[in-house]
Amino acid sequence: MSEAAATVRLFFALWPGTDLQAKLAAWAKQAAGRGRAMRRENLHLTLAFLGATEAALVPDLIALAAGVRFAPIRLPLDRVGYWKHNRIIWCGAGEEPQPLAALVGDLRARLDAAGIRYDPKPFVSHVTLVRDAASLPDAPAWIPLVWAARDFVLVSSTRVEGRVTYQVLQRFPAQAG
Ligand code: 2AM
Repeated sequence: MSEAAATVRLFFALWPGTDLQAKLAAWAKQAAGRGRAMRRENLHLTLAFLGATEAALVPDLIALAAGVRFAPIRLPLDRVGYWKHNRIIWCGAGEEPQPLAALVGDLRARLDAAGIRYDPKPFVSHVTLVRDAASLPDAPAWIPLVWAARDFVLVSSTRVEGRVTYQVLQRFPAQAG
């Protein structure tokens, strides 16, 4: 009998720089109420969520994502929202910038072509700031803020002593622009 293949929990994301992380995390803490503010180092914007994936596929995923061509993305963080269904407070762009939609479209098309499964829910750009939240707090003073994203990343997610821990496995830089 063959052993089950080793899997890793993976997703592609935009990862904020330290200044932006700090700003968002500080607000999340203050806005959390009885909810759980995301830790500074875990803040991100998911582009495609693969979930449990054969570890042996990681090199293929890296090669696939390295083929994605995109210009640096200016993402206005001009909205905070609250989703009742999953009780998260998030921030994102009121209007999705076209270069971000193009990046997600290209990445997902390459995953489709390679037969790699990911959560097929339509992309809605958002950075989760608070989980288990009860309501939408007042808008933060830093709105609007522009996130200049110059790369995207492949991330693995593990639980270390009950804590979700993310590890950036690879960065994929934008082309000059
Ligand atoms: P969320 O913040 O809206 O929950 C890691 O779990 C990241 O992948 C989170 O940003 C999460 O979004 C996102 N994600 C997208 N689809 C997911 C799914 N089906 N299960 C878990 N996380 C998912």
